[in-house]
Amino acid sequence: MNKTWWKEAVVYQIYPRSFQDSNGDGIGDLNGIRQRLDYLKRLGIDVIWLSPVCQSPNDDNGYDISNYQDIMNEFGSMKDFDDLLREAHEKGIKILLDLVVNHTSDEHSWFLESRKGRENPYRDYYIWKEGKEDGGCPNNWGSCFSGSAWEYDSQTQMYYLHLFSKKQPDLNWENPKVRDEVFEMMDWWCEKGIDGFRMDVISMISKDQAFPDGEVKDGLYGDFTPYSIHGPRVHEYLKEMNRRVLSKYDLMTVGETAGVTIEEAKKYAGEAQEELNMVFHFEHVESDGELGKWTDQKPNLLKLKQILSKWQIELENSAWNSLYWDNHDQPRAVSRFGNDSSEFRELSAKMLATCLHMMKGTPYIYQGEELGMTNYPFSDISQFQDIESKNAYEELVGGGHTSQERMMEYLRCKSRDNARTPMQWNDKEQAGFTNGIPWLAVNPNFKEINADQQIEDPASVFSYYKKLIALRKKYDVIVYGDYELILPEDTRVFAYIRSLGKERILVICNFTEQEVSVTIPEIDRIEEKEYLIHNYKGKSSMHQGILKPYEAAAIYWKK
Ligand code: TEU
Ligand code: CA
Repeated sequence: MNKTWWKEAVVYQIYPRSFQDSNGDGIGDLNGIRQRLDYLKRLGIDVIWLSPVCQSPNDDNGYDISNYQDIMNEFGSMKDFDDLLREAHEKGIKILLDLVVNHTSDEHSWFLESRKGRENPYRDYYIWKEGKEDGGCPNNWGSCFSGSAWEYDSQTQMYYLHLFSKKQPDLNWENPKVRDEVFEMMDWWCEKGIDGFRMDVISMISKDQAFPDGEVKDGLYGDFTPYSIHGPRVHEYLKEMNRRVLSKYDLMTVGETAGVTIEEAKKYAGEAQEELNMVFHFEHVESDGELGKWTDQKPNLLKLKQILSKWQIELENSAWNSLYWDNHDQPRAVSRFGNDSSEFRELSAKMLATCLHMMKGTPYIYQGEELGMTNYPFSDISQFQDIESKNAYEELVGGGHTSQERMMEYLRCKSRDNARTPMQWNDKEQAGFTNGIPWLAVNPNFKEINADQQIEDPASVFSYYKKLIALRKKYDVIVYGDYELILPEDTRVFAYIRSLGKERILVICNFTEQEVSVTIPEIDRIEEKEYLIHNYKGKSSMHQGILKPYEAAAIYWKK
C-alpha cells in the first residue's frame, strides 16, 4: 500500500455558520475561522474540510449554491477566503472545499436562464420532463427532504428534478457543457491553491435516463436510489474529472457516496481507479432507521462492529477508508453512540474517540466532537432551522404517519440541527460564539462543556483527542497496520488488533455503562505492555479481563 499524506492526515470539519462569528450578526464567518486557527493547530489536525462557503440563498445552509466563484455574503469576501487559506497554509494546515455539484441553487444564473424557455441555451443544464398524461409528476420519486422530487414550473409547463429541496435543482451531467463548466470552476479553485474537495452526494450525479418509478416504501413516495445512486455513467464522469482536473494537482478527495457498498467503494476509491482518494460510507450511521431515517433507538453494537470491521477488512490493500462518527448531517457522536449523562459523557466520548482513531483510514473530527459536545434538548418544532427536520415534521405529523410526540423524540435523537448548534468556546454569553443573537440557539450546557475549560486540562476530552492525533503521527501501525476484530460475538465490547511488521496495538472499548468481564487473547501479558492511551486515571484491571464502564485503551507491544 502506497504511503501518501492524505492517508496520514487527520481532518477537522468546520460548519462555518456555527463555528465563530467575528462581527456580531449571529452567523459564523471566515474571519471567525481565522481567529481560531491557533486552536486547531493546538489540537494538531492537518486538514480542514470547510462546509460550503460559496454564494447561496441558504435554503439548505450553503448546499444550494448560486455562484461557485464568490463567497457567501454572510461569511465574508474572497479576500477573507484568500487570507484564511494563506494563514492556514502558514500553519501547515490544508483546506478542502465542499464541492456541491449534483445540484445548484434555483437562484444560480444557469437555472434562472434554464427556466426561461424550452429553447434557452441553458435549458439542458438541468433535468426537465413533461408531466404524465394525467398531468401528474414525471415519476413517483420522493425527494430527500420530503415531497415529490419534481417541481412543476408554470412558465414552460414542465417539471424539473430536485433530489433535495425544490430550491436545489439537479444538474444534468449528461450535458457535456455542464461538465465543462464544473471542471473549469474546480480548476479555478485549484489554481487558487486549495488542497482538495469533499464532494457532496457525488454518487448521485448520473441518473438512469429512463427515469422509472421507484418502489414505494412507508406509503409515501417512490425510492429513487436504484436509479440515481451509482448511476450508469458516474464512474465515467469521475474518471473524466480526474483526468481533466484532479490529476493535475496534489489533492485530497473524498466522495460523499450515500448508498455506497464495498464493491462500489472500490470503484470510486480504488488505488488504481483514478477517481477519488476515499469515500464516506453511511452503513454505520444509517443502520438504525424506523420511519425512513427516523428512530429514537440506540444503535446496536454487534451490528456496528460488523459494519465497521467489514469496511476495515474488505478495503484492505485495495481502497482507503474514511472514519467518522458524526458530521453536520448526523446527531452528536457522544449522544448517539456513547452516553451524554454528566456521569459518563467524558468517559464515553474518549472511548468512542479511541475506537475510531485507532482504526485504519483517515479520521474526520466534526467541530465540537473534540469537546464532547452533545445533542440539544429540543422541546418544540419552532426551535428547528433545518429544512430536512422541518419538512419531515410537516409531512410525517401533518400526514398522520406518526404522532407529534413521537416525531419530537425522533428529532431530538436524529435531527441535523443537533450538530449545528454553535461551537462552545467559553462560559461567557452565547458561549463566546457571537456578541449578537446566534442563528441557532447555543446548547444550554455550554458552562460545563466548552473549549476554554478543556484546552489546558490534561484530563479533558480535548487533550485526549490531541493525544490520539499525536499518536497517529508517531506510530505507522496506526496508519498502515492490518486490522483484526477480536471478540466478534461480544455485545458489550469492541476490541481489535492492529499489526504492522513486529508492531501490535490492542484496542479495547467497553460500550456500556456497566463493568464487564471478558477473555481477551494476550490479556495476561497486558501488564508488561505499554498503554498508548487510556481513558481512566490510575491502574486498570484490564489484565484481569475486567473493564470499567466505558473503559477504553490502546495497548502497544512488539512481537
Ligand atoms: O447530504 C447528502 C445525503 O445523503 C443526505 O441525505 C444526508 O444523508 C441527510 O442529510 C441525512 O439526513 C449532503 C449534505 O451533507 C447535506 O448537508 C445536504 O443537505 C445534502 O447533501 C444536499 O446537498
Ligand atoms: Ca458573522
